[in-house]
This record gives sequence, structure tokens and C-alpha cells, in this order.
Amino acid sequence: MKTGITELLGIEYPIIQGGMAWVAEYNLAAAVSNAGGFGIIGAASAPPEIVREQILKCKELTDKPFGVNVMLMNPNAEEVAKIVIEEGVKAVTTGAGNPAKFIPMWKEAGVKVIPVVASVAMAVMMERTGADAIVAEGMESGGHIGQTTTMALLPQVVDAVNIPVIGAGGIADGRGFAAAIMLGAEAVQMGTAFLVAKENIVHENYRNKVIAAKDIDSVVTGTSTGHPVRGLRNHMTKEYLRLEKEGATIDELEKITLGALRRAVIEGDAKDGTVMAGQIAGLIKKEATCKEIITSIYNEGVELLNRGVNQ
Ligand code: TUI
Repeated sequence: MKTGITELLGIEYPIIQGGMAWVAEYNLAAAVSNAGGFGIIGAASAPPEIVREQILKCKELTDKPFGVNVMLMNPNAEEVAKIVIEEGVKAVTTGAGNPAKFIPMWKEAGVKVIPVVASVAMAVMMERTGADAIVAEGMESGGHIGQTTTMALLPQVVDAVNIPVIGAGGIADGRGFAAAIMLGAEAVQMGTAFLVAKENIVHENYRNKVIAAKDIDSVVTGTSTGHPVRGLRNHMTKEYLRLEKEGATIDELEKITLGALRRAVIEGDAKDGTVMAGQIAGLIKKEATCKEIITSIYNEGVELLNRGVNQ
């Protein structure tokens, strides 16, 4: 399947891995790219030199193109933005903010720019600022989210811009892939599906929580702070939501979440850590390799698209 995105990124399958903080390190990114998708190193809040190290290690594991996600709430985002250029990374995705001020320098350096957006207005602004493609991410996603679902957001973004659109949020099997393509996407980005990839470094307690999750097991914390985050319900989210209801200050709330994603992903603290995951976690039943995840979703998706309605 050739699309604007497979052409733009030089990949075999129109499947992109989300730039998840702590989870999306070089082992996962390289495995996804080696499997024919587009792997992404999530820079998140890592110090810039660590991001460079991650890029160099990824290059050792794959000859295929991969990308870096620049999380714009990171105070070091500008330095990370420069490292991406210095290391000749194929493409950047951005999250949790407006990357407009970095776009000209990335373009000049030949880095493909793919902002992740949660609204039509932001998609249109990104196209005007020179973005090569857009990820339209619905609120089914894990992590920092907007307010609109993928089903509603994706076709509206597709109609509003002329650059290729990648659908994200709530996609983890061939049905979701086919649905996104039918809504006008030229690729999908998945995060939650790769939480259980055999090649990643995610602690088994975190994986097991994703595998055990049911449809209604994710909650959104942080709405009162202006930074809503979706993750799986646990002792931490119950405490956080109780404090939020009582009108706690941002400082009081941040005490609970400080370092909590690392505690969950690396140390396996699935009770008091932040277990970011999307609503589609309920669909994920077992671990698999990146190759298995990508080829099964793609093959099942293409079969559904070819079948149409009459057979
Ligand atoms: O960025 C994400 N997902 C993330 S980032 C992250 S790290 C984090 N942890 C705790 C609190 C906040 C961040 C975990 N998950 N997805 C892409 C995304 N971007 N979703 C929504 C947005 C977004 C939001 C506002 C994009 C642009 C935007 O613009 C605001 C503005 O500056 O106008």
C-alpha cells in the first residue's frame, strides 16, 4: 500500500509508532523501523545529550529511517530540536504544544515535520507554517490528550488540510486501521499497541496492566490543570482525582505525578505510578513482536478494505 506517508517517510507499511515518554526508547524505535513501520524515539523530558545517545544507538540497530518526538512542554525542547538536525533524523513529530518556531529550521535542514494535533485549527496552522504531514490524535489516546474523538476529529482534519494526515487514538487492530483509512488517513500512529511489544523495555507489571485492562479502565487526570492525561485507573489516579475534586492546587497535584511515569514504566510500580495508555488497551490481549503487531494489523486492515460491503 503506497500512500503520501509511506512515500514521505520511505517506509513499507503506513504504520507509525507513537513517541511515548520512557517507553519509546531506541530498542522499540529500531524494532518498529526494522519491521517496516516508522519507529520514533520519544525525547519527552530527557536531557538533550541522552536524546543524542538514543539516536546514535538506534542507528546502530537499524539502517531504516526513524524519527524523534519532541515534547514541547520540555524546557529543553529547543536543544533537542537542534540535535535532531545535527544527527540527520528523517522526521520529527511534536506533541503537547505548538512547534511553529522550530519548523523553519527543520525544513531548511530537510527534516520532515509532522506535528501531532488535537484540533482542526491547529492542523490548519501547522500546514500554513510548513508541516509536511499531520497526526490527528483523538482523545481515546493515552497520555496528554485533546477533547475530540478520533472518529470526529480525523475526517474534519482531512477536509481542512491538503497535506497527508495520520490517524491516531483508539487504533490497535486491522479494523481500526481500515476505519482510519476510510476516514481519509494515509497512515495510522499507534502507541498503546506497542506497549506490549516484546522489544520494548516496559516493565512486566505495566504490560500486564495493559493486558488486563477492560474498555472502561482508563481515566483522565489533570483536567483542572489544563493538561489532561489518560492512563489506566490505579491507586494514584484515585488519589489524584479525589484531590482534584477537592480543589487541590497544581503544586499539590504535581507532587503525586512527579517521576510517576518512570516509576511505572521502569520500576514496575503500577499502583502509584502513572500507567499511561489509551482506551483501546481493552483490545490488547498478549505480547507480540513489532513485526507481528505491524504485519497482523496491516494484513487484516487491507483485507477488510478490499472486502468492501458486498462480500
Ligand atoms: O503529546 C502527546 N501526548 C503526550 S505528551 C506526554 S508528556 C506529558 N506528561 C504529563 C503532562 C503533559 C505531558 C504524554 N503524552 N500527544 C500529542 C498531543 N498534542 N495531544 C494533544 C496535543 C496538543 C495540545 C495542545 C497539541 C497542541 C496544543 O496546542 C496548544 C497551543 O500551544 O496552542
